[in-house]
Amino acid sequence: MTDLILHHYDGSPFAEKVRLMMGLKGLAWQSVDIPFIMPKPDLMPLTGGYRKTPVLQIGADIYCDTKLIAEELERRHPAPSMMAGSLGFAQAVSGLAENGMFWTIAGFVMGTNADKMPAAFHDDRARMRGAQGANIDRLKAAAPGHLEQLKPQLSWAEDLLANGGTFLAGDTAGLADLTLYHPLWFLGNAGRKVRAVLDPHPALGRFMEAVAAIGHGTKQDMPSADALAVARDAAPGETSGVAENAEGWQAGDQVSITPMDYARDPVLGALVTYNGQEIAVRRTDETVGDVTIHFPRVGFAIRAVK
Ligand SMILES: N[C@@H](CCC(=O)N[C@@H](CS)C(=O)NCC(=O)O)C(=O)O
Repeated sequence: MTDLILHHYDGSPFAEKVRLMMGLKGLAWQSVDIPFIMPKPDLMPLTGGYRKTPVLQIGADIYCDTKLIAEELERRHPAPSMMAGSLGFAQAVSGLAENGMFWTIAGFVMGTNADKMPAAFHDDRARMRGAQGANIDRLKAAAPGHLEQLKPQLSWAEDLLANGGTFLAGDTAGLADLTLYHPLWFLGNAGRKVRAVLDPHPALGRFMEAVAAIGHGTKQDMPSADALAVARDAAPGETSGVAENAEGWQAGDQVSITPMDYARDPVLGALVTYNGQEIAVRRTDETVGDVTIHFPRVGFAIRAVK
């Protein structure tokens, strides 16, 4: 049986990126459906407070953020590689797709479809970004501005496909493709009015069909209680230790790890890994016992906890 457990929900674009990683590598995986807003009572014992979607669990090791999940899947399941066009290329595409385009798409979709979404969703997302609560009128009013910001970015994305290949780096799909695809997938799923913005971009349309055809590998549903039991019955894997670093962190330091952008919920634990790519902390939870929670180094803040 597979040891890969993905905690996610169907509508999450970042989760779609990881589901496609499973497809690209032909992997079997267990699927735990999590709530799309807080609270997430069966996720918190595993992540220690990190709430974003998705999260990959392997035994008592928890991998947060799709960038690190990609590297971990590549390490454990190297063939076929998803680094077509290199990891650096995928990170560069991420700058456009996940930092720029994603937020204009989210703003455009949430503003255009504001009345179709539950108030609790708007409130949750506003709080996640540090506001007191949602301002629906402001969301709606911002939609046209987001659309105008989005149009040139879609043209840049279309430009990236001008090499004539099916995918960004030619005829082999890789992480860069999944990175560009998932915000477009979110846009494409948001109704006819929103989707029309893709119409002037035939290359993006062909690209989206080709990426969708990669599929999701072999998915099997798992109740969240079973995933908690897996973590409880497993011991965390070996960690790679704390490399010399400019900040002076030592193995065993009590630290908090926090996303630097949004959903800044700190995860507290003892530092077990710190290197150029990754930070990990070990913590003990009353439900699942010892777990190691892994984050990418880039984009996360580490602070001492007294
Ligand atoms: N940098 C993160 C971003 C993940 C992210 O923002 N996911 C969205 C869903 S697509 C999220 O967490 N939304 C709030 C939630 O699900 O609670 C990653 O690559 O995993």
